[in-house]
Amino acid sequence: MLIHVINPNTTAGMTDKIGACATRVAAPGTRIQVSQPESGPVSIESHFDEAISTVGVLEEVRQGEAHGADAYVIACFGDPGLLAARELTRAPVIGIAEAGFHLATLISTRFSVVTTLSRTAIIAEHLLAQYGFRDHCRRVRAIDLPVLELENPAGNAYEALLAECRRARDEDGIGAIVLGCGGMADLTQRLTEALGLPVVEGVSAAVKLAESLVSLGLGTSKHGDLAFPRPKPFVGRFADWGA
Ligand code: 5HY
Repeated sequence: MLIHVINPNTTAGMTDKIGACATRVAAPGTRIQVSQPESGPVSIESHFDEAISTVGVLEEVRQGEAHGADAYVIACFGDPGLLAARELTRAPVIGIAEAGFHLATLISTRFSVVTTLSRTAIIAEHLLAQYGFRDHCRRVRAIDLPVLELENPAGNAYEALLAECRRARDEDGIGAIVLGCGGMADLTQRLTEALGLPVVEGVSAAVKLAESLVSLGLGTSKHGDLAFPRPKPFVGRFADWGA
């Protein structure tokens, strides 16, 4: 099977990291194709960034349809464009936040999320409510470093993340931690060993959930609100989306 993993931001180093993580966990017989939009924010740290990045996500899904992708992963913790992307394909589309939440509830009764900037915590909180996991999550914490600090080898992002994860483990009454950024995809093993409790990372979780759905013959339902969009003309910069 072919899983198309989309990094919604436009930082190639993070795309490569996400692709390496997806490839590492993929089963034999699963091919991973990773991509990022040609246009959009270098990192997604606000409602505005998310809104802009959604167009790029949808353009990547359109290209995936042309290449015969069997499933898609949206590798940004805000799951930008998830439902709109599902309308464009019969394949499964999995967001890394929803994947992380789902797996965390299968191995613990309560979990906390640790993400980057405090201002984006509300995005994770909105998703927890939307997906029905609000009662399972004790707290959404943040290290208050910009997303691209995770790409700075000279920075202290890992140390800040480990310290916040320790506080979550010791204060929140949880059994697991969900990492709240696609850029944390390479830190799972180190953090798990350092913390002594399960650390769920969304890219890995989403790839395995996508494999499971494809192997069960389950894809996005076209009955109801996730049916293909009604054909209509689009004008201006989106004219090529029209029918
Ligand atoms: C992400 N931003 O996973 C989110 C993380 C965040 O560029 N990739 C980004 O902080 O919401």
